[in-house]
Amino acid sequence: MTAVIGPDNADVLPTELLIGGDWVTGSSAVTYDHIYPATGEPNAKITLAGPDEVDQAVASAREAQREWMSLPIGRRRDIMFDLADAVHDNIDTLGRLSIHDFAVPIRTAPGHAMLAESFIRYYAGHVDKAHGQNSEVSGKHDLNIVDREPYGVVGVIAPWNGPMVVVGLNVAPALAAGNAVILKPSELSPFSALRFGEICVAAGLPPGLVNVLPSDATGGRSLVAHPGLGKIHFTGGGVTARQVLTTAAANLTPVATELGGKSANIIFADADLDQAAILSAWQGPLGQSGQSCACASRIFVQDEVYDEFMQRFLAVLAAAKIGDPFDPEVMLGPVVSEPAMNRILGLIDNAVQGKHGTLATGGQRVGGECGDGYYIQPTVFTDVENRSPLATTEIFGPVVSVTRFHDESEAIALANDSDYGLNAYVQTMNLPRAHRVSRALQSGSVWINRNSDISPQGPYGGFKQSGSGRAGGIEGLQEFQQIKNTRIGL
Ligand code: TXE
Repeated sequence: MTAVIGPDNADVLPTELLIGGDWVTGSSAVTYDHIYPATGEPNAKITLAGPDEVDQAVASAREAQREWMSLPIGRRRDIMFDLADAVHDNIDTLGRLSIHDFAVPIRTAPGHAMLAESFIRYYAGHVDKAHGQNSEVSGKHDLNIVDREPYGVVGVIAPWNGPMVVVGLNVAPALAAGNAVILKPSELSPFSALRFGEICVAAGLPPGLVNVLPSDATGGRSLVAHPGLGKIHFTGGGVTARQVLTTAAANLTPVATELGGKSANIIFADADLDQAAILSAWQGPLGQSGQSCACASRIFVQDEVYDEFMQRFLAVLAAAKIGDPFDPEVMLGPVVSEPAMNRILGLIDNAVQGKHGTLATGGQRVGGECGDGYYIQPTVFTDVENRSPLATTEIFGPVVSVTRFHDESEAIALANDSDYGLNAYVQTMNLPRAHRVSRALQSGSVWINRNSDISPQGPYGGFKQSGSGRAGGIEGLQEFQQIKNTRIGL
């Protein structure tokens, strides 16, 4: 049965795999009870892809990619603009499915699909403007042409906390560059990605150009090991990235990575403290309950304003409503799973027992009407030892540390004292200082007096152990193009 978008499907949870435009269960697939984190109850029995379904998807994608590249370039461009319009028309549905995926509060859930739309529209505009070049070659009157060609079939592996973000950051440029995509969302967040795959079919993309295969590590490993992939884009944690790189090495398949972060948020004495307090709350414990690679989890505050900042920061956290992600007033939802909750609570307990810092607020599971869900209070540690696990590991939960600093050079040294280098945030009204500090920070993305609002115009990615890929800009398109040089003897 070809996938079509049913009427009023905002809360119809797709549960099968999408291959070649059809809903598939598959011979090597397994079923999985997806748990809704806000209640701890199953909300769907989903299909997880196995090796046979990966094989089927690669064959379907290969065929669709040939069809995609046979279309006139203007047609490819127009179909991608139609896809952006179709995503726009389904923002609410995709937002609600993101809530069913991982219980992100409704006040921010549609933002993932809106980001996807903006990237699809941006890269649709690149389809008929991505040129090669020719260059003069020495010694001969030859003609030398440099072309940028698609890889063919690319695998895009998404983390559970942002499948629709990955649709924008990685699926959009891959399609614009002429590839077919096998999108592998996590088993923890299958629904929005599957509905996106269905929207691709309805928008006129060749069936099979985007295949969506939710699966766990087993299915992910089968995809990465497949010799039919021209390139892999992996977004996730460093531990898994090492496994992906090892598996891909067998076929020498190139891999681009977007990994974890432990981002510094530096607040200078001349900052707007109200804005800094709100930004630190949202970019820290509140946004997606801290489950974001962009989480500003290490806050550094200049001595002169430390007490005043802490008072405002803790007040913003105390006012945040915790509860049902479908409630538009709710600012803090649950963490993604019971294992994640137990891991985070364990890290908090270790920090308290080990005296790695002083617990200023939070640290407990939320009880009451949230007692069945995986809710953790917004948690802040102060006076944190900069080499403790609290300050060095990515907690991926509503837990941040706050540390004093004396001057600019100390702030930069503290911020750079990390194996990660994804984002950094700087709050100051001093323009020369903002530029000096940005230049000194070892991060791929620096945000001055604002939160991380990833836009298609600026390439996003990390330094150090935060990965090597770039999403957005011409750099994001080039991730999915391979270069051919042709020299013609005249
Ligand atoms: O990651 P995991 P999660 C990072 C974030 C955190 C992590 C959380 O910082 O570290 O992602 O997401 C699949 N072979 N980012 O827990 O466990 C798995 O099924 C192939 C950074 O999902 O690494 C899932 O689909 N695949 C990012 C995906 O890999 C395998 C923004 C990631 O899983 C596999 C968002 C295997 N062996 C989160 N094992 C950024 N930098 O922009 C698992 N998977």
